Amino acid sequence: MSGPAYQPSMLDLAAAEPTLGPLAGRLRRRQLSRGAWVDHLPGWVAGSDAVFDTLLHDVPWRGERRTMYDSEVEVPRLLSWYGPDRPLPHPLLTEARTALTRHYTPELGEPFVTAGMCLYRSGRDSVAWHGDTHGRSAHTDTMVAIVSFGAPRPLLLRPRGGGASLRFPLGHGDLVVMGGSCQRTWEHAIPKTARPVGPRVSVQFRPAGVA
Ligand SMILES: O=C(O)CCC(=O)C(=O)O
Repeated sequence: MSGPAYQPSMLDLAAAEPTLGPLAGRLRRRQLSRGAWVDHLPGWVAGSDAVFDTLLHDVPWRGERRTMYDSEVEVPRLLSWYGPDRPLPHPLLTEARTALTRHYTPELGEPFVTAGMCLYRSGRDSVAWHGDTHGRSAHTDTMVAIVSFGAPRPLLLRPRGGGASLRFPLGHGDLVVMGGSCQRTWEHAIPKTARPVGPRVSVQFRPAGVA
């Protein structure tokens, strides 16, 4: 695709090669209710501009339509799915998946395997409140690790069934990991915004059988 307009950050241009920082001792965990938690690490990836550029231009983005009540509506973001055997579009993402697996396996008991990707072209793109409850995450604790590239957008979380929402700002190169019962007992969303924001790509790493 011809990519949406994106201005590389001056700070990031200084870092020639994209690199990952350490996870141990840097992640901050927030315990939520009912056995859910969120780990957050701003700036995990340094030099993210090259990765973002590859994601915008080399990923085969596609639009989807979904049935809502009686009509078909366009999903307000573009999507791409990398299953276990499909090489990821940038080596930094392969490194990120390996680092996440190494760090979380003692707690998760299995590797991160798949990568779902979303492209939010502007503030009009969004994802509505939901939990990732297709597959094993409907009944089992698991983890979903998200690395964010491009324009900052907030990830909101709220308890399923009602309650105040929490806001995790996700900027260029930031990591957030939702764990424990989070997909079953909490919901998350990326709301639309009227502010003029550039494109954002979210890369979500999940274990096999979680979607
Ligand atoms: O954009 C994000 O980081 C969240 C994406 C998401 O919730 C999903 O695709 O299920």
